[in-house]
Amino acid sequence: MTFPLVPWPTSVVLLESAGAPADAPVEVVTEQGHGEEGYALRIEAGAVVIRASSPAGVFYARQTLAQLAGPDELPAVDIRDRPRFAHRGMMLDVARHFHPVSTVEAVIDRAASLKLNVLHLHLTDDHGWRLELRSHPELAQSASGTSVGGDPGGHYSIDDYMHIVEYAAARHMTVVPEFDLPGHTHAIGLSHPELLAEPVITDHIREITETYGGGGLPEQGVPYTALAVGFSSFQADAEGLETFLREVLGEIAALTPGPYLHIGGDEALGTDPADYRRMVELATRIVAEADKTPVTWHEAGVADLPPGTVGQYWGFRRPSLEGGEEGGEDARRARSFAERGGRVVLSPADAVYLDMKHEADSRLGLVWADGPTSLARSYDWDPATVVPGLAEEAILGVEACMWTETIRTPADVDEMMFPRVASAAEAAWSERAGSPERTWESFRERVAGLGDRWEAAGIGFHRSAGVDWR
Ligand code: TNX
Repeated sequence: MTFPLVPWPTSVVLLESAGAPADAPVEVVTEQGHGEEGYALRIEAGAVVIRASSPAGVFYARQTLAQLAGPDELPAVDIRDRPRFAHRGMMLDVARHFHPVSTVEAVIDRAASLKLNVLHLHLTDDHGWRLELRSHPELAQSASGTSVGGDPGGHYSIDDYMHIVEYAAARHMTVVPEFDLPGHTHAIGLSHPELLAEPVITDHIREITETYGGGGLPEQGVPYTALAVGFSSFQADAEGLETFLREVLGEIAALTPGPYLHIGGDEALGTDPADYRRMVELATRIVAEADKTPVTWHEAGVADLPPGTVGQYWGFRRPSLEGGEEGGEDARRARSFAERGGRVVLSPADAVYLDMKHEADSRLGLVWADGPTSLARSYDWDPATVVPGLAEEAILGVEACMWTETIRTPADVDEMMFPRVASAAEAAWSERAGSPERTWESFRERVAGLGDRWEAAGIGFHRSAGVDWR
């Protein structure tokens, strides 16, 4: 019998004795030896005992308990559990479509129930600047009125942001804020045209604009609402760029208790390569000087980044299929972070991009990452075999990404997040080898069992093919 546990624990032993009633009191014992996030959970003869070395461990034991608590009694089991990776994340893009604090809270609750511990907020993009800063209130004021397709916009006040950070912390999640640069910066040009280059309009951008609609071609000083990427850029020589970056990155660093600050660095297709390197080097240096660890998308691996900078890989889950044993350029750039003493967060786009369509005829989602992405495919990969030559110690963790070009409402978020986020959670937490339950066959059964729990929690998940949803 397989319990509906996701992510699957390090070890699960069935006990001979009776279990416990679903509402049995829980005894919590704090003791050494379970690691920063691990725990032991023993259910036996009417008693439930959690042992852990930290509040996070107790919290994760309670998530496991919640998954075990069906309509009947709790089974008699002895569970030992600790995560494989330290960084287990979910990214939410609040720039393409703004999502209010209540949706962010729901995402935190849902992610934490699967033992994720990082919420990466993509706060800025061509479409909007979603955080009102004291140093630069004009950014949110001028560039948060709309979303993709001309949908309503919005932004967070500093109090909202602090609330999100605290709400996440109470659920053992760290917020990683991202200000994306030097591309994805069109929104900044609404109040600071002097910092931006003229939009670079390629045939590709014309094509996307015509195919997907949602607005016209990018125009400096006009809010952007269509779907193209890669046309905007800071000007490396703009007077005031360094001061601007120091003020903006300094303020978000001061507001953020967590150790990381993400500066983007993706898809700067219209930026001269030398200028690109200078700008990501400047931004990461400013972050390091503010005593935060910089995080960038893997493209920035070409630059001379501060030691310890974390790279976020968003290539495909098997780059070796295209690039041979060493993988292609994406893999090479990802490895460069490890060579500098940093680590890598894996977000293979053809597996854990939650904005890819589930099926070819899905209402929501994109398909560029070899989509549609089935639940089976989102599960079928292992962190150790994504970037060839990247040692297990160099992998900081796994992050599922929800870009929101097509994702507008809380129900949309649920439908795209579930069940595929469960695949990412298991890749991030569970051991690769050793457990016979780390298979698609086991996962599809366990996820089916969780469907009831999700429904009871009001989560409108997608009924993915390949799972016998009850
Ligand atoms: C690529 S992956 C992007 C985003 C888009 C996303 C849509 C990455 C770092 N950048 O700008 O929103 O594709 O799937």
